Amino acid sequence: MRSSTSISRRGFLTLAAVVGGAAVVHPTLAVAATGPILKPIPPEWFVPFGTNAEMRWDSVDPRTYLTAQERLFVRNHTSTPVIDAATYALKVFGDGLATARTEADALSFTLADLRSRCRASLTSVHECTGNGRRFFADQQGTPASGTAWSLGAVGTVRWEGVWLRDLLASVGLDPDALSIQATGLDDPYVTGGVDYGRVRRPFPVDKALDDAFLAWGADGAPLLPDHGYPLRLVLPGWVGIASIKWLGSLEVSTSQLTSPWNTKWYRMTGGAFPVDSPPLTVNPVRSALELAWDAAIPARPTRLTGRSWSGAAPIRRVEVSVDGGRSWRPAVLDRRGRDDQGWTQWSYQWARPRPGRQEVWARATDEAGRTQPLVAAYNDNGYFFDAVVRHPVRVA
Ligand SMILES: Nc1nc2c(c(=O)[nH]1)N[C@H]1C(S)=C(S)[C@@H](COP(=O)(O)O)O[C@H]1N2
Ligand SMILES: [Mo]
Repeated sequence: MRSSTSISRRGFLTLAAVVGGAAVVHPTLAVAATGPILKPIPPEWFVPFGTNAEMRWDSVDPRTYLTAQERLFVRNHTSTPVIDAATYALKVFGDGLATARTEADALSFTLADLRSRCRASLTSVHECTGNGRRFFADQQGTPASGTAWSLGAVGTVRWEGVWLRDLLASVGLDPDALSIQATGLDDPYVTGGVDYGRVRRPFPVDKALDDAFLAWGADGAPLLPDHGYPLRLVLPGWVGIASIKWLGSLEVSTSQLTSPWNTKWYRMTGGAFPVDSPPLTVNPVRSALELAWDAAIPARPTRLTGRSWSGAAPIRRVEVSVDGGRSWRPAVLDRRGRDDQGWTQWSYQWARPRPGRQEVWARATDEAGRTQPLVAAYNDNGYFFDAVVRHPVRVA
């Protein structure tokens, strides 16, 4: 771990130099800094996908519970903007407030305003809706469109900031307030010749009053630019798109707000889904092994490690099958996300790995009673691949 810590520090300092316009810049970082992602994404930690980057599960240290920002996957619709925290202000307005009912009258909160409030922290799983998408093709033979993530579009982050409910209480919420639109400051999203405007998505006031969080940092450091600096929204347990980065404004409304990110995308379409499926909210149950694809495993007793998580509740049980699902044995839950909304680390002692190509299957159940199925429900955009992933290994 010591070496990776020093890599992280170096990456962080050099990034600060890039943002500050300093003359001395590491050449690979100078290239990265002109692209859609600003932080270093070394191949031993990440799989690049254009504007996005996936965390490699075989780079995850089983001794480390939290995902450092330097290691966290990146999902950008366009590219990471560099925002000046000194002039930044969050705008809050809408007819669901007692005052500031129009955008022209918006209340403005600088980072200093927010930091002077009651500070809090939140540990939660952060995951893209399309995590695991490639398995619609590779495991089920029905490819879905979108970034071909394996299972690494996920992390568990300790966010620092303020609860949105505290901010809303101080600005005076109309009892009829229903919906809040969060809008990012990144460039408008243009695809297929259509300009859909800034990345934005509405969420219910109920979620805002429950556990919605405004994060300015993680693990004692400011957010990295790629993860929303200087401020992002975090909706724990919900689809990643709900956690708007580079948060520019919150519009609080007494009517139901919409955006293409809850009407056109991030809803189930195609497959067996009805045409009017609701916008996706709570993430499903998923599991991953901390192992490379086709990893070499010795033909002697071997301890495998992995993690499971659910958007709805803590993980109650994890079972592993090494015989194609004929029999399942319990994994040992080593560290559960209990008082927080993080993932659960588990391990499995494989007593007699037989030489040859084998598969390791892990299946989790959460305390809401949801168990991973063997087949995920197909949909056009490949959301919510929650089926048991058949992880191939080579025993020798
Ligand atoms: N402003 C803005 N917010 C955004 C996005 C974006 O492109 N722009 N991507 C969303 C999606 S789809 C996901 S999965 C998460 C990814 O957050 P991360 O890059 O910090 O891991 O941010 C969400 N918030
Ligand atoms: Mo996402």
